[in-house]
Amino acid sequence: MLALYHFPDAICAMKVRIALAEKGLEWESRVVEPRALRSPEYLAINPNGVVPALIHNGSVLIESRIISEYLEDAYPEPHLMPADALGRHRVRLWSKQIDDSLHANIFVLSFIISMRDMFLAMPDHIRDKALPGHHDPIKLERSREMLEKGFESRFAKLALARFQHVMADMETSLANEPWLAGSQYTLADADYTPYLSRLTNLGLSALWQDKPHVTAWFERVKARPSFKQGILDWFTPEDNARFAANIEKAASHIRQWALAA
Ligand SMILES: N[C@@H](CCC(=O)N[C@@H](CS)C(=O)NCC(=O)O)C(=O)O
Repeated sequence: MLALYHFPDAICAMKVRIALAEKGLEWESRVVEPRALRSPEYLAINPNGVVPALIHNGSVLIESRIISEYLEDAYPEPHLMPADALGRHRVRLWSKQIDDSLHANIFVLSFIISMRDMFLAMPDHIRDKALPGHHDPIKLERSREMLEKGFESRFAKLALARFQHVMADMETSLANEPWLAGSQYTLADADYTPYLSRLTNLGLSALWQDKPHVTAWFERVKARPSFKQGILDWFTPEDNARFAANIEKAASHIRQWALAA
């Protein structure tokens, strides 16, 4: 009844895998290899050539944020949205920031720390086609700049500053309540979990080390079974080795970035 097109380390797919786990839903996994994302077969499923895409009773749903809300509508129990209008608005305000800018900013940090070496190792003609952003000229230009400059790219500091800002907002909100939108675990918590997981795997957990409420919140979400089911269970030993290498690579730059941001 439910099938998800995804790949293990796709942050947007993690959001949906966590929502599926929180709701206790069974689903079929359809892993899309990176080179198949722009194939005619996959573009017929998701014309944007990205994951995730959810199939439910034969209908195709795209865009992680609204896939999760769709799951909430189709399978209301257990609730991942507050019952009151103000609470629902709070969830959407958190999640909107991801689509508005956090996703673009995590791409910058992921590219520089984790993906750049792989692109540098490709022959020119393959790299030109594979570089992210072929549907989005500004993203492509940013990818080219980051490919050339790596840690010296001006986008690194800007992305880091964006995450410093959202960490401060989270700290303020979580000082008063256990979950991002209030007293109840919601889709806002599900949506932000993969971002802190990714930042950890990029060696950037220093972003919240002086933020006790964010730190405690992250421990709480990691203790939920959905963290293992939606994120950890999908990582291979190679992924974990890559994360260890990222952490080492980022370590020497953290101080310089933090001072500059
Ligand atoms: N707004 C979309 C973004 C989807 C997206 O950027 N997916 C990434 C993984 S998180 C992807 O498939 N990237 C592969 C690529 O662009 O080559 C959503 O939330 O579903």
